[in-house]
Amino acid sequence: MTSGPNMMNPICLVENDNEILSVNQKALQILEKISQPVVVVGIVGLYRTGKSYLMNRLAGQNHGFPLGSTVQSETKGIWMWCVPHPSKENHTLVLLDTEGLGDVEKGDPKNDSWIFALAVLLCSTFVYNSTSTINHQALEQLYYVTELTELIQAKSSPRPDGVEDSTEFVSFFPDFIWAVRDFTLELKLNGHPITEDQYLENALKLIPGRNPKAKTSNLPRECIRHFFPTRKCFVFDWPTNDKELLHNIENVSEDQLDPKFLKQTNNFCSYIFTNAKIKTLKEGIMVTGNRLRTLVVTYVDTINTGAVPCLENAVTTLAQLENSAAVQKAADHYSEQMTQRLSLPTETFQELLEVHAACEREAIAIFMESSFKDKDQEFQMGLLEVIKNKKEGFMLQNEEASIKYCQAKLDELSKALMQSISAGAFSVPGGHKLYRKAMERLQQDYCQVPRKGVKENEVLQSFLQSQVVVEKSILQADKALTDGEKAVAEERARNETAEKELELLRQKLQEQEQEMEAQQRSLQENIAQLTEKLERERENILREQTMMLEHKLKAQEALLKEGFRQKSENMSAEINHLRNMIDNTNDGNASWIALVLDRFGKEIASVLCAPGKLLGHIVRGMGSLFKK
Ligand SMILES: *[C@@H]1O[C@H](CO)[C@@H](O)[C@H](O)[C@H]1NC(C)=O
Ligand SMILES: *[C@@H]1O[C@H](CO)[C@@H](O)[C@H](O)[C@H]1NC(C)=O
Ligand SMILES: *[C@@H]1O[C@H](CO)[C@@H](O)[C@H](O)[C@H]1NC(C)=O
Ligand SMILES: *[C@@H]1O[C@H](CO)[C@@H](O)[C@H](O)[C@H]1NC(C)=O
Ligand SMILES: *[C@@H]1O[C@H](CO)[C@@H](O)[C@H](O)[C@H]1NC(C)=O
Ligand SMILES: CC(=O)N[C@H]1CO[C@H](CO)[C@@H](O)[C@@H]1O
Repeated sequence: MTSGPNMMNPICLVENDNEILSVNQKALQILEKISQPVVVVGIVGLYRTGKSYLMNRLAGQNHGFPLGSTVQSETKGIWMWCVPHPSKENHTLVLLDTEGLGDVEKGDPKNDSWIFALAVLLCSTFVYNSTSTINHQALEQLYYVTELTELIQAKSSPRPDGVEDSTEFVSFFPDFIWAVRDFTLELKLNGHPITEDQYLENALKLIPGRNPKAKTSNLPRECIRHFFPTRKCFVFDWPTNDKELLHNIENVSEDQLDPKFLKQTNNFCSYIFTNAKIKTLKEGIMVTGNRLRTLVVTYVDTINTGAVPCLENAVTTLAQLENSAAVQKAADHYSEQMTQRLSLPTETFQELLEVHAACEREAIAIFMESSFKDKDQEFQMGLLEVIKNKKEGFMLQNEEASIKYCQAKLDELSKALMQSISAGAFSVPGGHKLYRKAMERLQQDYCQVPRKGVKENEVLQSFLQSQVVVEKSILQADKALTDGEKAVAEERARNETAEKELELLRQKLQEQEQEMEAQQRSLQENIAQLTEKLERERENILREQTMMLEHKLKAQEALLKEGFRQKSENMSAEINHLRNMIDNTNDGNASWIALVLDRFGKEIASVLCAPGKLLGHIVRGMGSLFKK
């Protein structure tokens, strides 16, 4: 069961009061409750009017909803609106909207840069909203992208492999959409019709020349091309020619809007609904509403301490939280299933072990599914120990249930016998023989009782022990027997007792063997599931690295085509670093996985096979047996 959103209005998520950034606890509470994966669409634009028609449409509100209420336009920062995803079941669409960006009257542009960087970090589709055309001025206004290398860090420490930190941006940056509003031109290039995407790509072509002006205006172009491999453009006509209606756009019914604008809006929305991806962090870590909450808090805290938000650190923070929750979830499942599937006492010890193995396998699978970046398998080891303790608890309960049941049955079956003894029924000549017959019948009857469980023999044994003195006195008092016969009978009784104790010991040894086998199975299960997970992680890493390389190669080729030979050649070193990195992942990794498994195997064995209580029991049992 996953939980989705239930929000009627957008609310502020991150407030920028020109001093510090602060997160709104109410918004965090909303995110916390969303366990569904999130598709996060951010709309970022300068000098917005406070009325976002597109935002309303994405939120499923055709008209009548004033997103830009007066309250909102006074609060700078990032606003959030979570709605059920209109086409992906069990997904939440999170709409983020920046307010007050680029408004020089409203504060320090440094604060705006952080808001811009935060929007990039938080969303999976980034919509840049501007008006009229993508020209030189529009690109200059987007200078925020040129600051991203200083405002976002992928890795927490400098890389040993020479790969630039920003090279990794493409592995966690959102898809980029340029929405050109109030577009008045025709989509034509040199007289030929072009698509919106071609229009954008053409605008992003570098302008030749070495003068500083060319350099400044090329920088945002290069950054967009380098950091955002997936780009898309939508142009929108004026919604209407009627100035009056334009002023009231959120109150205007659809039939009053320009059909062309409506069609463009529909295209845009259906593109977002179909193509906007689930927010993921590196290596395919999927973001849910609750995880998004952690990301927001982590990033904003980092920015407020004066540091640069770092993806790797955020993932580590997230992993700590998520992995301990994963241990809890897995352990709960184990307890629940054990309780449900076991009927105590179990007939045999093996029966309990088999149910345990099945429940443990499921618990490990649950852990594997909801955990990630479990460094040194710290949390998996934790789960192992929790399950081990829980299992011991079930074993104890099982023994107690068996003892209780056996004791009750034995009391019931021996009631008549006990009464006969008290009444002196065996204090007659030949009484010992009668007594032995009665005892045999009692044991046979006890044997017939089903599902007595693991303590069947032990309970009987201690009953027999308690009868030794009784038998002795009956034997001694029996006048029908000679002294010699009494001696033999006594010896036989002793022999029987010894034999029964041996049998008990054998049972314990067998149980110990079964327990060891079960531990072996548990170890193998843990290793098998870990191996599978490590292999999957390796594939993800490789896929990501290959994507980075492909993107670089494409970028290099494009530069060459546009005639920027030197810039293109300049990328070769970086490309070689990437190739080395991929080679390392490819061959280095088999041995890396083996190393992890080896270390894990040793640690897990030391936890599982810690000198068992059972063994101690048995050694003590032996001692008492041979003392006699
Ligand atoms: C969505 O969630 C509901 C309830 O948890 C579930 O019954 C349904 O199968 C899910 N749908 C999909 C497509 O996963
Ligand atoms: C996008 O641009 C339109 C047209 O200028 C404007 O009305 C709207 O407020 C902007 N939206 C955002 C989120 O910037
Ligand atoms: C939109 O219409 C409602 C009633 O239909 C009205 O109360 C509200 O003032 C209108 N909003 C604007 C901005 O005109
Ligand atoms: C008791 O056990 C010993 C040793 O196993 C054996 O020699 C002896 O015959 C047994 N005595 C009786 C009465 O069964
Ligand atoms: C190539 O890289 C060097 C050093 O990284 C730099 O100084 C130079 O400006 C770059 N050339 C071009 C054309 O980008
Ligand atoms: C988070 C951040 O950078 N806040 C800054 C916003 O601008 C004010 C005024 O310059 C600074 O004091 C804050 O540090």
